[in-house]
Amino acid sequence: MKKVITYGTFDILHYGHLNLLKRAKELGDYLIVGITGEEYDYNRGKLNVTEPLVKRIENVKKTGLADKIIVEEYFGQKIADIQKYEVDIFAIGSDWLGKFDYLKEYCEVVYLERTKGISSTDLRIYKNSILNLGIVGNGRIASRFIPESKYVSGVNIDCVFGRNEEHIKNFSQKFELNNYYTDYTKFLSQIDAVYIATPHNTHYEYAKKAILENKHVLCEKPMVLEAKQAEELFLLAKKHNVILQEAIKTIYSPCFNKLINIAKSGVIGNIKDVSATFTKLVENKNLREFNKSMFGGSVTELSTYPLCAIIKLMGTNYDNISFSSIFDKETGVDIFTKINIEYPNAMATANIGIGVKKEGDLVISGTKGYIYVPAPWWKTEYFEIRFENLSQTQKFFIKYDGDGLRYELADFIKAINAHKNSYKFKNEESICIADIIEKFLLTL
Ligand code: C2G
Repeated sequence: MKKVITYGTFDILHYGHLNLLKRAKELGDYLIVGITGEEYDYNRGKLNVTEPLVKRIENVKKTGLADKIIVEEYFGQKIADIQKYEVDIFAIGSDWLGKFDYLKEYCEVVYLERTKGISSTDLRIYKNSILNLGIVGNGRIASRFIPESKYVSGVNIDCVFGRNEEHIKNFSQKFELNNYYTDYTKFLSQIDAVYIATPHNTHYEYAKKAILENKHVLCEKPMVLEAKQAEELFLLAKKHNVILQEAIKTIYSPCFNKLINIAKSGVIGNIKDVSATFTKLVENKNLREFNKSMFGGSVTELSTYPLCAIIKLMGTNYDNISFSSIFDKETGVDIFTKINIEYPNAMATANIGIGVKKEGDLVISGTKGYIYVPAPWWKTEYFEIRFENLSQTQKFFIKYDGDGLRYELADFIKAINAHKNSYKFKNEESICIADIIEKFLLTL
């Protein structure tokens, strides 16, 4: 008897899952299905799983395809299961291509082509149906976003829009997407929501068109480069009853949220100073980051992160703002900038650089103590509360999974299902950041 094993969360069981189970079963005579337990999903950073384990087991049982159902509870269990049940073939969807090659030591490993084009309309029988999300752009960030999306339950990515047909064709093949479009209107007609990952200066137009077509929008940071554009887009989103969210991964991550809540709780007294640094050396001057006409430079590229920490902690009502920059002689973009913000009786500094390296930490200073978040603080997972008396130091850790892009996507889906923007990032905070970037651009 040939035994086959496969694993999955099988949340909101859909055609793609059924198709996988059917083909896995056909590989042998006996199919074992491992369904991920809640703690295991948490540990591997899978977000937004909506159905409890019992419900997911029940749904897989109902397919009639599984001869045995087990629960996957820990990393490494696959090796134990294969040996324990004397499995001949391990089968999994091709979105995991290569990831389970380590199991070849124990049995045959088969990657079955994932099912493309699960129509969300087929799934609307569920209260929170699967969101069909289209990708706008095929650059570096879009390429990081798709692998992260598989850790978020309730979303299906099957198409990409771009202006260069050859590039998007390659992109769709690489990420096994069903469709690619060079016509934005046609692309929008196929989806429920967009993730905009194009150069900064194109965000506004793509977001606006999507909202006008009643599509939800998750837009890479900086969402726009002018306050009035941000205001207009949020108003438009409200009018069209869709969610518009600026994609700042830090803001949606669990440890950053805990950090903000603790800092605001008064444990370090009144917050008097925030210093946040983010530098990322960009070596290749041919990239967008060094292109002045495409709004390159440290502030446009990186300031969103330190500014979001400052604004979350100190608010949007500052008295004064000033910028000091060092510019690249060749390209004219700012390679290092200090943004000094004065609040009533408090202050903050954001240091950003694409051509100068600096310790990327975050220090929140209060009247009773301070919070130290080591680099890279924007991928927040550890921080310390420190006092004059060192023995009172408190340490916190919450892991930051993968590339972190899964957090913004998970909250975007939650916001869509709840019909309201996430409390983690308010519209006025997003507008305030656009306004600061605009103020900087006006100084140039
Ligand atoms: N799948 C598919 N086509 C889709 C969606 C999913 O073929 N459109 C496959 C996946 O590749 C996987 C299975 O269906 O083989 C279950 O998918 P999920 O429930 O999303 O589970 P996953 O997170 O892929 O867990 O230990 C767990 C495993 O690593 C896989």
